[in-house]
Amino acid sequence: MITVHRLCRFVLPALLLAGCCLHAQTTAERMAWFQHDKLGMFIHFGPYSALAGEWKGHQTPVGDEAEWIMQRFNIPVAEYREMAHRFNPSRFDAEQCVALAKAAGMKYLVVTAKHHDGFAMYQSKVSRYNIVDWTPLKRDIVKELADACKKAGIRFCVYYSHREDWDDPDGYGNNWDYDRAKKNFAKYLEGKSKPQMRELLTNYGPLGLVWFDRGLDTPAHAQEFVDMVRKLQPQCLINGRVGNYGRELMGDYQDMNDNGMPTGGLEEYWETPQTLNTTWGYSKFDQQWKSAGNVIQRLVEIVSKGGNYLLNIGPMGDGSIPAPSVATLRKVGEWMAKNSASIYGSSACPLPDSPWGRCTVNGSTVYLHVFAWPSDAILRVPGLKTEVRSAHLLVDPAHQLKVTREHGVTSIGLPARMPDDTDAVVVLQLAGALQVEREMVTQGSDAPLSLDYLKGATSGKAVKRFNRDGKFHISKWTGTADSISWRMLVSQAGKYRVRIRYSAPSEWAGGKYEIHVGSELVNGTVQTTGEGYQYRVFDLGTISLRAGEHAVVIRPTAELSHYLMYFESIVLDPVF
Ligand code: JFZ
Repeated sequence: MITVHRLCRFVLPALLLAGCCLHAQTTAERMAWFQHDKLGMFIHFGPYSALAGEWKGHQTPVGDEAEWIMQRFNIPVAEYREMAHRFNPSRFDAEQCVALAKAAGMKYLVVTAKHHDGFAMYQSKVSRYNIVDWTPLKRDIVKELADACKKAGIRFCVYYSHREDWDDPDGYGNNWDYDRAKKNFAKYLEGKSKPQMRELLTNYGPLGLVWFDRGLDTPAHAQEFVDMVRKLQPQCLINGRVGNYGRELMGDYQDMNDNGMPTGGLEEYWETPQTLNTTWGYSKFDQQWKSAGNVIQRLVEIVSKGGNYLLNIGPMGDGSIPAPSVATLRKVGEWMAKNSASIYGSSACPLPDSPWGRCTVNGSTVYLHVFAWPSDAILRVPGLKTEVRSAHLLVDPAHQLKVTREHGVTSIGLPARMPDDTDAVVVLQLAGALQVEREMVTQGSDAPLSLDYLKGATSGKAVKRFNRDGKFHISKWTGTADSISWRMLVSQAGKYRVRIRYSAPSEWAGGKYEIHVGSELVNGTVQTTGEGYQYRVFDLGTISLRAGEHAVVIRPTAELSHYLMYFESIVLDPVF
């Protein structure tokens, strides 16, 4: 008989628990940690680390990826397997690795569970070609890192090369041992790729995210991996390289090209994977190490544009971490120890990039990251509309800095000496949420007016996006409430030819849109530009413009069952 006592003690809490588990997390809820944490450690580690960029006297050129050595020198599977048999990184210390990540201010860690060479860095029942069954080390590196991350409060994540597998006869990429025409890629997906992914999602505890790479042959196959992750670990995030680069984003967030630094303004979650030198896997030839200062400024640049920074280390063949990597990450950690309030939980800053540095925002607090100290120790911030309540150095909150505003420029009086030679952070406490002067599109003499991705402001469902094939564009708009607008200053009155550049697959042809340029109206009908992201320019005729400021807006004129177009830009060319 269920007593009141039993009801309160057991049944209710169970129901509550079930309720919260059953409640499907929204993307925003699942992405919250990712958006807060900003900085992660990437680890490229495998048998290629022991080769260190060299095979039988042939060197991987500095600048190229040493983890691609098997493909670069078409190393036969039998020989690569033989080399992997001797792979013995006994000096690898998971706790030391995680401690280094933590010291650098990194909050998540992504390790290559299997890279393109097909070798598993964990004990896989699917293939004996793994670190436990194939090498003298007989240790499960992925397990050791998962445990160390759990202990240190670092979010554990895995990288899995779901398409490329140069060891598997049916995998993608090895056309030197195996005849491409005879490959049965689906057999590799069903026989190795998917079962190994299931092992990783089942045997290593909760994963923060799965980092797939280089896309997949079809959206349907990519969706099978998405469905598997969603089913086995609903909270686990999926990066944008699960699907084909030339198609709609299938994961939770977009990945830039390697070492890619976006020009700005992305309005969806994104991350950029970057190296500390020029290779992911260890190369004894590559000493082109980035300085700690450069790494810190890259972090700020990325966070100031709303992204995450996944910074790589490539352990050596014995498992130890290259000293330059350790030194750089330690220095990053020293800066983060004093300045992480300006990074964690912050969002992209709408203020235009300044010659002196970048800015990040958190609510009504703005962090000005000064990379170059103004010679007159006066920091000028154009475009800030919100009143500044107070200003101080992040490292010296006791000393208020003098703030003045004139002609729309806010000036902050700084100490004569720069308190940090990489990035000195000035904190502005605003009287409310940050409001910024919209950037004005201007024209040179007889020059066109370019209304592009960067200076446009989106509204409704219109979103500024990136993918490798589509580059920077605006899409996801389907109806009259979705638009892009600009402030434009015409300095030469007269006739202008209106041209629009976009991409649209055949099924989007016929979509109607309108462009208001001041009091002028231009109507357009979407034409297909071909599959994938093929951009074309379309001439929409001429309009007459008076000199002065004009508001420009483009929007669909009806509700659509698909996106209007992948928009890139409108150009107004003077016709004098
Ligand atoms: C891939 C891998 O091939 C490489 O070994 C490493 O793991 C890296 C993180 O990812 O390399 C890529 C993938 C995508 C692009 C460039 C390199 N890209 O989209 O430009």
